[in-house]
Amino acid sequence: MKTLLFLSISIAGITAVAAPAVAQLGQRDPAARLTQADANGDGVVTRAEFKASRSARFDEMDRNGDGFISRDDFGRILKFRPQAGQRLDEMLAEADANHDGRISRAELDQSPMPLFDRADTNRDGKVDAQELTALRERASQMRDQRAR
Ligand SMILES: [Ca+2]
Ligand SMILES: [Ca+2]
Ligand SMILES: [Ca+2]
Repeated sequence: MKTLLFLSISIAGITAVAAPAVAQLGQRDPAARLTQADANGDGVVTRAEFKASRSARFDEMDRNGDGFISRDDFGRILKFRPQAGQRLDEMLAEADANHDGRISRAELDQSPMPLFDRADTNRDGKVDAQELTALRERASQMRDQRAR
């Protein structure tokens, strides 16, 4: 009975959580990832806001709740969405400090934030609307170049 309850909870959890986590994994628009982090909606994303949103994503991505983000959390999704696996590999490269193939919350919290740093061109610890626009332009230029 206990197992059954756990099972139905985890199934409910998976359906509730899989969609946004996967959408974010496939998310290639860096500016969108930053604006999602603007918790107080003032149009400026601070380092702390970005870090908090990343930390919140940890719970979404740790689907099996073992305290680590790893391939185990994605299972079959990786077959259907290879880009999710790619994104996971990128995250591992950035955050897996002890190279055990999984990311703990501490590792994620301490890992560098290359996206934020790239966007924060004047290095004041905040990404403002201007910097976001510039980031979007750079991203779309990169897309154009790849399309050619
Ligand atoms: Ca803000
Ligand atoms: Ca996990
Ligand atoms: Ca690790």
